[in-house]
Amino acid sequence: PPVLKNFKDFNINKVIAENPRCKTATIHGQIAGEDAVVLLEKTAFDASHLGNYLSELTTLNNTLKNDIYGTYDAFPPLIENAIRATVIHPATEKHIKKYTDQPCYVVHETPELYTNITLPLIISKQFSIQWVYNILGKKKEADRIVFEDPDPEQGFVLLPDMKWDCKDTRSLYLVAIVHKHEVKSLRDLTADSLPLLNNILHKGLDAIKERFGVPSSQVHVYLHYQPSYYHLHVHFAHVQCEAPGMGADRAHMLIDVIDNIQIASNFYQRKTLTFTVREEDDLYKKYKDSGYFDKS
Ligand code: M7G
Repeated sequence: PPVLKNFKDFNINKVIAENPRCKTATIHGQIAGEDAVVLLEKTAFDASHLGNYLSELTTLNNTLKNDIYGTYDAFPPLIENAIRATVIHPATEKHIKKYTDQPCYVVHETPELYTNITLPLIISKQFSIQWVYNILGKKKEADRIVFEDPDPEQGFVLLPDMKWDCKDTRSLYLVAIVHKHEVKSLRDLTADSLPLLNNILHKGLDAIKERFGVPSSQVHVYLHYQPSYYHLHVHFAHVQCEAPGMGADRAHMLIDVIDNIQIASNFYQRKTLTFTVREEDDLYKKYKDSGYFDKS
């Protein structure tokens, strides 16, 4: 699909999610008759350009004045990109569901539930990981790679996450994608994975410090469970970062993961893992059909 120049051909269908705190809105629509999801996010202030807002060109409408306290609606001139847009096109039904606000439910996934319910679904039905293969094969985003260890067993590619615009290091957000295939998630990790995990942790943090000047003490390094994409990857986010969909609830800190595996190689094959599912997730439906939620 071509790179968009504007939203002329975008037909709005429905606002599927809104988050006033994160200042985001997600819209489902069509581009050239095909489904598309557009996520709009108001950008952060750039401290070095704040003077542009605080000038005579910004019109102020007073909304409250009480003693020394005043609030205003401010209308600055158009001086920078006020909104960042993420476009998924063509979007599948799964993408539309992923980005739609819905009720959530908690699942405590025992090893048996993983084997009998989660795993068959992951194998039969999951998001395409073509974008991951494009990165590993240098077909896409090659110029964005921050660090690479090409080793087929322990190697990985570190690059900015799609959610980060690379502007403000306080919202720094990168992802490390392993070269090795067939490691689906946290559940597959054992003592055999330790060299790979230690490699990602240390070389990833070193590369971030060198490139962005952010010390390792200010970076959260974690895996998601459940992830959206079942090819092992690790998130690196600034401790102050609250990227939409970052899902701190799903985060398993890499350092703790390494420690747990050192205590017992099969820790993640034995552990009950807790996560939330949303009403439109296939995983929710499978757990519901199995009677899992009947007792709650
Ligand atoms: P996840 O935990 O599997 O899923 O993480 P989530 O999206 O539910 O968090 C995958 C991560 O990869 C997310 O942080 C995405 O923002 C990021 N990501 C997804 N895609 C499709 C791309 C992409 O094409 N390029 C880059 N650089 N990052 C992506």
